[in-house]
Amino acid sequence: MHSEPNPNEMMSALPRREVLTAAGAGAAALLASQAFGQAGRSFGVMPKVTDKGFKDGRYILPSLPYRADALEPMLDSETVEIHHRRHHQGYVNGMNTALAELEAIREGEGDASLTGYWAKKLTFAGSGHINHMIYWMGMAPNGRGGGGEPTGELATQIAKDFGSFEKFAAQFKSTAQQVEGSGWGWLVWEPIGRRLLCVQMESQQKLLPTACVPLLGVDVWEHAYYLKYQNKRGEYLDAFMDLINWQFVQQQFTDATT
Ligand code: MN3
Repeated sequence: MHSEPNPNEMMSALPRREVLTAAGAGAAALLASQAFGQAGRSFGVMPKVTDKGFKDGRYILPSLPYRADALEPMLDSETVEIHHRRHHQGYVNGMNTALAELEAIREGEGDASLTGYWAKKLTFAGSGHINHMIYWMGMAPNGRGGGGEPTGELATQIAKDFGSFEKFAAQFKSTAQQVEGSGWGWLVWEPIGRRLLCVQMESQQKLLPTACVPLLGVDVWEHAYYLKYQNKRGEYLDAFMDLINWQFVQQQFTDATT
């Protein structure tokens, strides 16, 4: 089914081409793709997500795929509204700012000693932008696309790698519950062993294993749940399970594995 990998093809599968394809050509996108090197091709297999986050040479905030109150009562509209319009927008702005600063440095108009600083900001804000796109897409109103269990190939893979859906759900929630401080819980596809993993991410970009493809992410920064759940992260995670858009996760899985 899988032929012997050609090293040249493997190289071309790395993020530059993928991100350029998704984001459109241009110096900004090229630089962004270089900054996302560690994330590997994961950003290139989410065309539905990435297409909406970039337009006319700039990163933009995509609209929510539902009304801000559509995730009630699991997620209150005020939290969703603030999270989307302020926090997510902040990452978009941060990414564009970092790219502009790096361009100024290239043009001799900035402080080249700050290249590392801006590269770091670019990775933080850029990852934040992409993480939130996956987060919003990974949810749907309960009973109208959100909640329940996956079916088909994804369900089979989850049973194979975790034993059962129940065991997966318990591990996914515990993984996210036990993130120290601000971060994310992820279900990812690990392309070497060709299996699913539950992993943690600290901040917006730290710890995600290289080349793993994010399929489903839950934001456990306090801004994602504090208005309604205060310090009860576990209750937020239980509610999140009732919002998961498994059809989206299945599509991510299909894109990652074919
Ligand atoms: Mn957030």
